[in-house]
Amino acid sequence: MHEEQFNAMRQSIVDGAPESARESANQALALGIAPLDAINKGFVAGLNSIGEQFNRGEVFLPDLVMAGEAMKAAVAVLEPEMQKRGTQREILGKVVLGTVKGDIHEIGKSLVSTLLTASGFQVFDLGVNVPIELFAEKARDLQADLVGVSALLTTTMQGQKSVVEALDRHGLRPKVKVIVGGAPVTRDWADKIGGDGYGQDAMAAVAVAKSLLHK
Ligand code: B1M
Repeated sequence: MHEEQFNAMRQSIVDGAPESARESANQALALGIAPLDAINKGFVAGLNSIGEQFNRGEVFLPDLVMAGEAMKAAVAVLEPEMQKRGTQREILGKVVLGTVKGDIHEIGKSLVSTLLTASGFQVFDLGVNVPIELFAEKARDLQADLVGVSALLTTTMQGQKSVVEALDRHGLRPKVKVIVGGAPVTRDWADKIGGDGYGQDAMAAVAVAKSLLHK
């Protein structure tokens, strides 16, 4: 049922078309499709598809950026509707996320944010070039379950270690789990700096976040 609509949702993401995504999200609501189904069976499927095409070298960075923008447009329509209908997804956990100080690469971090949000996490995205202490302060103030630190430069990876140390100083470890990611980051690095998890890509980040929080 509604296969045609789910296909349109998937396609709007693959096409990186925010206007179509917004339209198919509104159409889904008008047809009585549950917002969560629209996210999971439609839009996230599109993100997964474009991610796989990117890995195969069939699409390029701008396509990913536009897919992310389209996803944000769809979620912007569906999230308030979920709240209004009282069908808010169970919050799987609170995540404080950012790209570390000195680093302004935002695309991968934003994809991680989008997928975590679409999967049911409440994400507090601090943006890019985030001071080390701010990760810890926000984790404390928001009573976060998880802190995610992105780094795209070999020079800024060290900041991920500093975030783990700052959480330690604030007495927040091991209650607050830490996941790290970004192109130069490896599982070995995550282990070395005392992180709890490593996500090779945004989908892996969601899987790791769920497993760390036993969801
Ligand atoms: Co820059 N840059 N860049 N750059 N840039 C890289 C990273 C680089 C590898 C390019 C190269 O030389 N081949 C290189 C880093 C070398 C290194 O240190 N190893 C580099 C450099 C050197 C620089 C500058 C220093 C260039 C200069 O000015 N001389 C400069 C640094 C600026 C700074 O941050 N202080 C710089 C600037 C920029 C732009 C601003 C122009 C732009 C960013 C625009 C933006 O984000 N709004 C940019 C871009 C676009 C890139 C490349 C081309 C693409 C990065 C990207 O968005 N990838 C990149 C080369 C490359 O990666 N091929 C490069 C797509 C994105 C979906 O992937 O970010 O890896 P990624 O995220 C993935 C995973 O890594 C993972 O999931 C994501 C989705 O699957 N992931 C996580 C990411 N964060 C995660 C967190 C998690 C879990 C998983 O948990 C918390």
